[in-house]
Amino acid sequence: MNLFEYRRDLIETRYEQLIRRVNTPVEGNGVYTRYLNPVVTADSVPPTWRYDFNPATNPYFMERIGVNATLNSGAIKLDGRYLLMVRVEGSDRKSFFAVAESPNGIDNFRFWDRPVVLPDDVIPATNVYDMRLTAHEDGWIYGLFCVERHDDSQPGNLSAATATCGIARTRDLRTWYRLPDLKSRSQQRNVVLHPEFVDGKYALYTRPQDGFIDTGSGGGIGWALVDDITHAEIHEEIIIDARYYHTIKEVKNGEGPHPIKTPRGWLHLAHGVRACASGLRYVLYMYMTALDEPWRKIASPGGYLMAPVGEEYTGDVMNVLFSNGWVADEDGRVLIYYASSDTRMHVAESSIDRLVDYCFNTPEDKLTTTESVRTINDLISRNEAILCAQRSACVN
Ligand code: M1P
Repeated sequence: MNLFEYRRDLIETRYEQLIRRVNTPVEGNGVYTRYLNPVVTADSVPPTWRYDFNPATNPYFMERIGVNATLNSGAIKLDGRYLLMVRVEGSDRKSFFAVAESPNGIDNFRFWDRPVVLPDDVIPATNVYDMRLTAHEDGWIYGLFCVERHDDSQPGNLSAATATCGIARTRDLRTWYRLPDLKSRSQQRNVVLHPEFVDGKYALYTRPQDGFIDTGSGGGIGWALVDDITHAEIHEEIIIDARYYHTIKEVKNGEGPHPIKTPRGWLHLAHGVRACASGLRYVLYMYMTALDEPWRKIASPGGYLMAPVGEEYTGDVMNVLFSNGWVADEDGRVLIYYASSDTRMHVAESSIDRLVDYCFNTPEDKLTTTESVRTINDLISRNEAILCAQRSACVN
């Protein structure tokens, strides 16, 4: 066996072992269960996308095209298959989309044969990322994503960029039709399409921002109605989940995947960002809105649902959890797909019942230390009463 054959077999064997690895649950706090292994990593990208398999042109079987990370993935269940619309970032810093499929949503994620070819027939973009998938009641599956371009109004500044919401639609995730970008007064990232018409219009969760990174005067997660998705334009935008001083979403926040409809309201997953000495910290949080008025908040559990733990802290952009995909199964199971530190994809499992319980029964953030301590003392008092009653012997 020559070097080419040795390395080719090694790379292929390792790849198959990784893809077929069985995932196991890790018991957590009762709200959700993390799984031990990441579900998609840079090593999950097929060797044929990275290596030249011709011994004549690649005698050392060297990697020709590097993959840096697999992150922020949209998710959908289609014909019984769990599909992630993965943001794959090459070693050249360009992100693209590729579908990874699993039979159970927990492990065995394998990429389809080729990356998604997204038509670039609107204003060409430099980079695209973070697609949210929505199977809309109009019959299309929409992908809304961030489109990044150089900000040509600042010709001397190589780092000046603009963020716009790109829109494409498909029936099968294979053939995509591009629609014009969303028109909005401000820059936009983290825009999400609501799955139902509202007042006969398409409804968007938005994230107005003054600059490419800074949300500036953008007050939080917004809401806007759009008459025609094929020429989407925001005329009016309201803030439905505001940022707030000294909370997990002081610096910015953004809607995650589209909300899940439950008997008690729409269940939302979002990310909140705060600043600390080591930089920005991204965590995941939840809220609920009214069924008939998806813009009206009815539950707002305090604090975060998930924050980085263990290896999740480290990666390309440290201290980041980000989610733009989840799947609600017919039996009520919810699979939350999240990326850690802009590097790899994970899954956590919960259920609609648990998440609704979490949203309605987790105390709200009352915004001061005094109130937080009062909330804890209330719980301790109630627990003491219960424990006393159970032991039928109380000191006082
Ligand atoms: O690096 C963390 C995240 O930063 C951005 O999110 P936001 O616009 O909310 O700050 C995005 O670039 C996202 O892709 C990235 O994971």
